[in-house]
Amino acid sequence: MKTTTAFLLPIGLSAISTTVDAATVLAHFMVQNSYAYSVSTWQEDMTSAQQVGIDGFALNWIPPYCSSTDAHHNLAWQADQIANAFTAAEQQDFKLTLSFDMSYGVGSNCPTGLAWNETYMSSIISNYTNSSAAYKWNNQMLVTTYAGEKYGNAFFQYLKQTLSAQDIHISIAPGFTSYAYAAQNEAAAGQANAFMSEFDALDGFLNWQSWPLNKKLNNTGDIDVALQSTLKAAGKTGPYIMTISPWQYKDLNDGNPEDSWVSYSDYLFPSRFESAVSTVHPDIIELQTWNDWGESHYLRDLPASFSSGPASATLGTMQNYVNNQSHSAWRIIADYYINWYKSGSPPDITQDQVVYWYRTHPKDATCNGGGSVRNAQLPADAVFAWALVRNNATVTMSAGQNAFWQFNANGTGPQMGMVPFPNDLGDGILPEVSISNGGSSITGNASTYITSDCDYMNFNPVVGLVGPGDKVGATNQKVLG
Ligand SMILES: *[C@@H]1O[C@H](CO)[C@@H](O)[C@H](O)[C@H]1NC(C)=O
Ligand SMILES: *[C@@H]1O[C@H](CO)[C@@H](O)[C@H](O)[C@H]1NC(C)=O
Ligand SMILES: *[C@@H]1O[C@H](CO)[C@@H](O)[C@H](O)[C@H]1NC(C)=O
Ligand SMILES: *[C@@H]1O[C@H](CO)[C@@H](O)[C@H](O)[C@H]1NC(C)=O
Ligand SMILES: *[C@@H]1O[C@H](CO)[C@@H](O)[C@H](O)[C@H]1NC(C)=O
Ligand SMILES: *[C@@H]1O[C@H](CO)[C@@H](O)[C@H](O)[C@H]1NC(C)=O
Ligand SMILES: *[C@@H]1O[C@H](CO)[C@@H](O)[C@H](O)[C@H]1NC(C)=O
Ligand SMILES: CC(=O)N[C@H]1CO[C@H](CO)[C@@H](O)[C@@H]1O
Repeated sequence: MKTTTAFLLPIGLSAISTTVDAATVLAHFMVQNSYAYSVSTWQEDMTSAQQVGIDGFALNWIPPYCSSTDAHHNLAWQADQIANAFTAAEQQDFKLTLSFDMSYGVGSNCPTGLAWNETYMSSIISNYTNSSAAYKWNNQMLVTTYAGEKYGNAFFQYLKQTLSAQDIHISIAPGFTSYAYAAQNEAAAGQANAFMSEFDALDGFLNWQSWPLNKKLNNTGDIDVALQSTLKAAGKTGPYIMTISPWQYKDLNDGNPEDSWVSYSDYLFPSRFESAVSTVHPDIIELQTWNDWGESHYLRDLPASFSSGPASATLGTMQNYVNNQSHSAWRIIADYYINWYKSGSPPDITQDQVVYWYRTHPKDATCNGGGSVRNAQLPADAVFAWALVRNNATVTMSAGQNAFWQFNANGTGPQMGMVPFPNDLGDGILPEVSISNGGSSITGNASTYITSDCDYMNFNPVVGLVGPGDKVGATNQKVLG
């Protein structure tokens, strides 16, 4: 145990004496990207998640017959993959919840009869109610959604009644995006009150909006504090679920501005985690996401190939910005804060590690492909580093002519630094990051060039690591030193 650090911490003092009543970490999992999974692929994913303290997956799926755009046309196979996931999770002491993507609904993008209905939903919920892998909140199965406002309160009320007639009790924490979006611009407590008066059948809330919407600001947990405390004060017994994401960027290059956009995410992951552990203390943290490749917020290892093998997925144009863009080292940041969230105090630092991330083209680069990206002016053209060191150390970062930028780190907790891209990128530069600590130093050279010419505009960063990477499987990022 470190004895000297506690009083030096800039934040987190209040967390040290806090009793953690509930502290579960789920990762949002896109079932649509599991088409070729076997039970053992699910097990590998669960093992990888468990290594950094993730307790379960929220299985996000869409109405099985609604999509005509998916390459597999009929998405009934999702239910088979959910069955595989439960089989794997029961053997791994891992938890699962069902997360219904209710942005699909009658009258918008699903023909009548093909959207979600209570009969089908209650059938699949009851199928897993006795599974040891079913995550329970207050002894009730937890059910979450993405959107779903348009289904209305009566739909959810009927779903609960149908199940309780079978002695199955569920707690619903919906990810209603309209309230979450509005909470970023108006009084968040007012949104919580509006939600409760319009949806009295629902139990908790999942704040979908981990990203700042069209704004340049670090998304902290202030809105979550307001939402959570308003719901609790009103006596809501369902969980408050705070979402945390490392990034947001999507470019389908289809001319629709809704499909080509980036959120200001430069410091997003550590800044939101810091808020979660020091001020919000949510009932549940949900990481956005494990494997949503298309929105660039995946934490999972990249599959060996998207076109074949057990983790293959239909990405099409999205491969232009996902291929070779590993995010695995971000799980080291998750591991640190998850540990803190669960224990209530900052964990001991036992090794020196620097996680760094950068986009591979400046925002003004002229690329051969890719759409016009909404919010393209928001991110900074820079390499960002997050350092976790045992003792006083200097972190040195170089990006071409911007050489040897330094910041100090010490054992009190994570520290961050950055180096901007140089004006002249020449034929491309490889950033370099090193940690020096009392005479010894370890260096990592990135393996992906930053260039000003490109085949496809890309706002998805690569994530690298200097130092040991045993917990995140060192295979997917270059670990040097
Ligand atoms: C409910 O949804 C299921 C799965 O999509 C579908 O097979 C069934 O026909 C639907 N039932 C009704 C009444 O719409
Ligand atoms: C629930 O289980 C029954 C019996 O095994 C099966 O026929 C049905 O398809 C399952 N429902 C869903 C939605 O997977
Ligand atoms: C779950 O287990 C209980 C107790 O064994 C049993 O009564 C109930 O029928 C089971 N429910 C389902 C949906 O299988
Ligand atoms: C976000 O936080 C970082 C680190 O504290 C700071 O350098 C940066 O300026 C902040 N960004 C904005 C938009 O406030
Ligand atoms: C770390 O730096 C601080 C402030 O400069 C100093 O007081 C402390 O003695 C240093 N610790 C070690 C282990 O060198
Ligand atoms: C550790 O680093 C933080 C952030 O730079 C600084 O505020 C603090 O004084 C440092 N503590 C020591 C003991 O050097
Ligand atoms: C990193 O790159 C620099 C400059 O190209 C080189 O001098 C150094 O040896 C490299 N370091 C490692 C660990 O490969
Ligand atoms: C340099 C590098 O790692 N290239 C890989 C990028 O991704 C494609 C598709 O997965 C691989 O075939 C390349 O080897």
